[in-house]
Amino acid sequence: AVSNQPYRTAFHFQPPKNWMNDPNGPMYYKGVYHLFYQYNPYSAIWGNITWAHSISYDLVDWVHLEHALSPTEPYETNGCWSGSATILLDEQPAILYTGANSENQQFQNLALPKNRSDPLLKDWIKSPHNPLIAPVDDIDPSNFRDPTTAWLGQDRLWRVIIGGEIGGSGMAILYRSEDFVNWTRSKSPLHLSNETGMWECPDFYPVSINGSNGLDTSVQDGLIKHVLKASFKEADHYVLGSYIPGTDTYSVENNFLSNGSDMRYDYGKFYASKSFYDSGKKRRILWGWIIESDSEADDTTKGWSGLQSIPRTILLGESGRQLVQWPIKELEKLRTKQVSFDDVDLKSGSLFEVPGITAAQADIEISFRLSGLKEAEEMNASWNDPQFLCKENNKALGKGAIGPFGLLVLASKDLTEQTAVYFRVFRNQYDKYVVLMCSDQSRSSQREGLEKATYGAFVDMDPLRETISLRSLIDHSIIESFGGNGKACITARVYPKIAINQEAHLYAFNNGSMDVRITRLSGWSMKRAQVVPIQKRRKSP
Ligand code: DQQ
Repeated sequence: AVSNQPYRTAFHFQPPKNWMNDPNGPMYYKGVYHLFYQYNPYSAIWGNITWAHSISYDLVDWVHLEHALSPTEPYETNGCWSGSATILLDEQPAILYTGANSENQQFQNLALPKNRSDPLLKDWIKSPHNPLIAPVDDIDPSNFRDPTTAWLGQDRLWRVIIGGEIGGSGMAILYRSEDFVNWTRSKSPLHLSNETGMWECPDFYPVSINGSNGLDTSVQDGLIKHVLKASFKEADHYVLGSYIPGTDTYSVENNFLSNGSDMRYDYGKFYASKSFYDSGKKRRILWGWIIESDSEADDTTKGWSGLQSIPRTILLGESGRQLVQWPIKELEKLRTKQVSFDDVDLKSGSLFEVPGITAAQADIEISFRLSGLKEAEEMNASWNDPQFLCKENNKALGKGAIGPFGLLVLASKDLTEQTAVYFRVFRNQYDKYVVLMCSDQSRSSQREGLEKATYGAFVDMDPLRETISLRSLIDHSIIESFGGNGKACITARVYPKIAINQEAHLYAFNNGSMDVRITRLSGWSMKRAQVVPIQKRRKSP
């Protein structure tokens, strides 16, 4: 019954039960979206890793299919780990994935669909040539995994990168192949860093400069940059740079860092993500694994663990310096029962309840105009870690002038439970305004034993010229927030005790000493996505 499962979501992707982690092999093939994911068929804790498989026609409603890959071979006794899909020439879909053997040594393997004319690609056959790539020479066998979608050079060779760590550096180890079966390691990795540790789930793809379409992974010319993403230290970090196909070199504009002023897809919970090119709608779409913030014991009681993010379109932002993300348009078909307001003044210290929507299952967009920016507090030059600033919000920084203002999400009527998603604005030593976005989970639940972290990000925008906008997707135990039209994203998991279902409320608030104005607020109750359970294969008579 629903009442026993207040944390299950209504419009996020999750299997009916058990453990789920990384999204794998997302692709669009013959009009169908495919999502595979790391799955434990037997419990709500990581193990027995299998590729579960679901399909969709719109990325909102899903049909669960039978597992695509289960550990059956010696090279994958310890699981069929993460990997990616590539659509080869002649529309041949192929999966490259990692198998871990009983000693946790990692091998790269190939699987092909049994019947390519079946748009659902129900059955997958492991290549008799497996394992294709073994951890030899200086490769650490326990840190060698997660092949990307491959890209094709003009020399007709396929390239793929595999995450690794050699001699203390995280890296993207590069391989080339003519036939997708025989792979040769390149002398140098595509890129590496000695500040990161092991790179899990790398991703490498072009983005267009000033274009609003996504690009196929093999596009190598035109006005483009290349994104390299690596998962480490519990976050998905990326850099931008230019890729020179002839020499397979990648020169970056910025480095991988882990000091707070790094570039991340999301500054909250979001890991092991993967993007794919949707050739139907000419866009690149990003999926990420949203891990739980409760305990393993809680997960066993719930019977499940892990969500996927709402799929996001991903593009290079107008500045050319960073990526922007936005929930796929199709999600809007679940919007119902809208409330909207224009020009509401939010005086210092005030609270405004957003009425008439199901606050535990909602999509909300709000934008703020600031007056009195001149009053913004000065920002200390050493304040370069946004997460630290959000944590210190009410202590070291004192009461704000411009902000905190924003939303109180999944809040109980008495406000003893609430997740605050908000902004503060400072002025730095160059007289520029700095917009800080925070998601504060510290009061999100009266329950104990939960991780109640506070997350923060800077939003690269000018509040003198633009309104400060926020969109939050609220779905029972997840809040996905997009600041500045997708320039900064923060995803949080929360487990309220009181503010569940009908008892959840949503407010706009302003705790800064200066008034702010809500220029527009639109909120929608969200319908439940439709999910069709596994259709068992019919046994032949
Ligand atoms: N999860 C997979 C690995 C990957 C890790 C195993 C990242 O392939 O490196 O379930 O979450």
